Amino acid sequence: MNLIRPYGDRRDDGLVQLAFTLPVPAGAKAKEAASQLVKKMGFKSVLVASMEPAGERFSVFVCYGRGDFALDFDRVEAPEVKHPKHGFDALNARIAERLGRPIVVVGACIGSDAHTTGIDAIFNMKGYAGDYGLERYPWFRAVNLGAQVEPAVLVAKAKELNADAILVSQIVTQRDIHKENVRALIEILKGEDLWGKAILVFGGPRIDHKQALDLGFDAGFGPGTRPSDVANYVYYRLCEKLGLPEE
Ligand code: B12
Repeated sequence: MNLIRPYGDRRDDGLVQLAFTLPVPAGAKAKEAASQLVKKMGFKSVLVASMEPAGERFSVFVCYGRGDFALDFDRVEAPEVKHPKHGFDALNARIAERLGRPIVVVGACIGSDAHTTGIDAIFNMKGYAGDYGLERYPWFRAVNLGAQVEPAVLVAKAKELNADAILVSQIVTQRDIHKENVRALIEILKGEDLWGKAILVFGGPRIDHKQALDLGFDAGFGPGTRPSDVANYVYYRLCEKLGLPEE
């Protein structure tokens, strides 16, 4: 067993920091309520480290508590997107040499979702965090359809361009609308030749690889993703799908 516990001051002390908002004005009663709630979560030695008013009727808390839980790290399983990673010029050169044609990717925020910043960060020339977006790659043909795109429209565009990869961005909502949206997309795709051929990539602030796999995608990308992560992934997955020998 390789038991791990959260810790703050000393290894295995069980200290956890929690941050949350309560719909009550800041004050002694609110502070006591925050403390009681953290105890209800099972934490001991609770300390309300900060309480800030958020408007007149809300307050934001940072609390510490000591938890008595541990986990066997050796039994944790989490799928990961794994492949070698090349810089901008090296990847373009590889695509030119090994595929001899640009990789076609089509993306959108689907359903009612208007949060385009994430997918724009992946596509736009300027890119994200100093990392060029897919539109900048001479060996990618990148088409970003933007916000609130119906799944059928995204599939139709992917079909028209014979896309190698379809990139979908979604904010995960409390009511799980993202799941309905991507299921609708996958149902439409299943009736098309693109099914099994196009690489399906899912991304957004609360998306991870495991969740994307569960929803029927090839890969999932969350916060902090750089365009080059996606470019390299799509290249390697495409080589795999085309049966090109490993480099
Ligand atoms: C900007 C913003 C907006 C803007 C969006 C403008 C635009 N053009 O995008 C506007 C004002 C329109 C907006 C509206 C709304 N918003 Co808003 N918004 C935000 C905010 C502040 C920032 C999001 C953002 O731009 N992040 C920056 C980008 C770069 O990060 P990212 O999305 O994580 O993207 C990265 C990765 O996730 C990944 N990635 C993302 N997509 C993809 C796709 C692929 C294929 C890949 C590979 C990778 C990838 O790569 C990116 C780069 O690393 C967040 C709060 C927050 N701080 O996160 C709320 C937030 C997302 N919004 C929220 C809400 C509730 C709304 C509204 C419903 C509010 C309302 N009641 O009207 C509406 C919904 C509108 C709609 N129809 O979708 C909630 C969502 C809560 C939830 N989980 O359900 C949040 C979390 C705020 C909150 N705490 O309540 N919003």
